Amino acid sequence: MTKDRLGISDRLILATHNEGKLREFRELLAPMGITVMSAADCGLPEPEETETTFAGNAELKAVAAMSATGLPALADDSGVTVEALNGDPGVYSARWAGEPRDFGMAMGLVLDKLATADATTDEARGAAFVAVLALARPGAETLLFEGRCDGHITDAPRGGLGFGYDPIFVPQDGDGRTFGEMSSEEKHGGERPLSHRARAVALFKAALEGGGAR
Ligand code: ITT
Repeated sequence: MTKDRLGISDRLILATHNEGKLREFRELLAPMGITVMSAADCGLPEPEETETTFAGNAELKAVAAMSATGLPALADDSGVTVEALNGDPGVYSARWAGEPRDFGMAMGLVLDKLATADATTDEARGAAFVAVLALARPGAETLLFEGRCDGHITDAPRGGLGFGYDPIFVPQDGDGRTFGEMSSEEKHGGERPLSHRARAVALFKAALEGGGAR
């Protein structure tokens, strides 16, 4: 595969400080022959996420890493949007976990708010994971790729795999297990991957191979 179609080489800066994302990107990009160095590996600071959309924050993070290094940089802004909570936590998914991050607490908040809203059925607990990837390149426009996974929120966390909100999210195209109960291969592998991040990476791959970005 030629990677110079988008002006990138087989090494990319991944503008993230999130270990869970880093692991998933390494797994998703390795089959494409791309290795990543994380923002943390490069000693880059974590920019403040001042935008109100996934696309805005993804672009902000990618451009910050590209400007600091002079190299192409890929960023991911993602989160879980819950219909009965008017889309929350959405772009604020990381912030709901506080500082230092406590996703047990963040998942508890989501579950409490759904209980308060009297959302008890799977339909009433509809949610989606969304990931927008931004590829910032020196001297070229930033490209965006969006992936989405619809599903619902469970009534209690299940499974210790994955990261973040995985234990309370059941993808609608799965077999009823949460992402927290799935191996990485089950969450994002195969020809028709379940996860929002893998779906965004598939669009990135298509653009590398000659397709278009969003
Ligand atoms: P970076 O900005 O450094 O990449 P972050 O954790 O702050 O790291 P975001 O602002 O994009 O990243 O926050 C997204 C949050 O949404 C993240 O912290 C996770 O808790 C959650 N999230 C995103 N994708 C997820 C996934 O596949 N599984 C579980 N939780 C996920």
